[in-house]
Amino acid sequence: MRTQVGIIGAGPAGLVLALLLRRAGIDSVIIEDRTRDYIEHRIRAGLLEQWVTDLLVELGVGERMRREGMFHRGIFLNFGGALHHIDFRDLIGKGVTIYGQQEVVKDVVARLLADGQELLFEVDGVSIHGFESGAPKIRFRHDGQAREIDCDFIAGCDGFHGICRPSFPSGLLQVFEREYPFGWLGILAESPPPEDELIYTFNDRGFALYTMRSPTLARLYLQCAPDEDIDNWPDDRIWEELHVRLDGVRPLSQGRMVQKGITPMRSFVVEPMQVGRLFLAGDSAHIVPPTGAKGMNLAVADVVVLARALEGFYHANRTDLLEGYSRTCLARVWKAQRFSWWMTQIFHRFPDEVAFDRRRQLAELDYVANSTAAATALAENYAGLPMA
Ligand code: FAS
Ligand code: PHB
Repeated sequence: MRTQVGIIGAGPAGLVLALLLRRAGIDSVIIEDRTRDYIEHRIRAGLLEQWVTDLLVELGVGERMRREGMFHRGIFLNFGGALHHIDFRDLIGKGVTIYGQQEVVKDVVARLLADGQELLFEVDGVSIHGFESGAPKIRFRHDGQAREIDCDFIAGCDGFHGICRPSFPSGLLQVFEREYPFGWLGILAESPPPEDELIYTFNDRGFALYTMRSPTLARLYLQCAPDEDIDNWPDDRIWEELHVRLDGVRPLSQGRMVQKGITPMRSFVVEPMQVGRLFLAGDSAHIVPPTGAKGMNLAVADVVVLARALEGFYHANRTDLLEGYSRTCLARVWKAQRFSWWMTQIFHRFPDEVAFDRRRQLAELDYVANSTAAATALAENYAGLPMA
């Protein structure tokens, strides 16, 4: 097969990249090792920054999001026995949208296939070659057959556990990493969320987040031990803990749990995000703890920068944008890393904390809730910093 851009991975990064390239008249082929059904039902992120929702509408895949997504003006901070609303709309004129990542994936896959995009599911044995010598090739098996894609560029959109990052020449990548001494136990339940906007909770028993997927489908998270065994958490125990940590500020309805799982927490960045004709985008290059809701939004930000650079190359023979890809993306990545770390350290309990830390966290929350300047900084970072 021959194409201009070979895209490995059909997550938010790979799919939105293909859409952006199609709009610019640039060919691409996407290969994905899972089934279509699997990627369209994989529960992950659920919060979109303002500019991301605007982009999805601009790309013609925002209709269902507009209908079924939930626009939020801001978030609630729950500490000291009270809810404190941070109104992003009032502070910076922007909001956020709750719309499941798998719904975005469904909408973009449907559009791409309807437009004739080459998208191969259930590939295996993927390997990449020649990206340092200007003749990139992707080899893989599909339907039991060995296949090869000749392309000008490879977009490594294959997530944290993909093959693209490990394909970088050894010693080239600098790795920046922080593991957190806790995880998140997350559930999806057929019950109304306690509020119509997100509640971030500071509680002596640990962090809790009350979010949703619809007015009747709650998405609820609890801070837990990093190596926690989900079998130790029967539904009743989870509900009891969610009630206690909500601290009576709102009643919490219970419903059937349709999904539960534990997510580890880490901050991870590799530099550079590019070597030769291989470009990493999204979780293949960086991971943020989900406290700042940045994961999916950063993946889209990377591919907006990459698509612009590829458009500059094909339409104007420019190579400067390609050469600046890593630097441009990392400027935003590190701001999102800082914000996600900040949201994590302000709300969670740390095993090595001392009493001083708890008072400091509370004072910081009190400052954010009562200072327009501090609330505005939160709003700017949460709703999405402007794209360069
Ligand atoms: P993705 O991981 O989404 O996509 C990569 C794709 O590549 C996958 O479809 C994978 O199957 C495919 N692939 C991998 N190896 C391959 C190979 N060798 N060949 C072909 N295909 C290959 N973010 C939030 O903001 N809020 C959340 O609540 C939240 N929850 C999360 C929960 C979990 C369990 C995880 C893992 C992440 C969560 N995130 C959350 C972050 C998440 O949203 C990611 O940032 C987002 O999926 C990143 O998108 P991509 O970079 O496209 O990577
Ligand atoms: C979610 O809705 O799944 C969600 C929202 C905000 C976060 C993390 C997860 O910070």
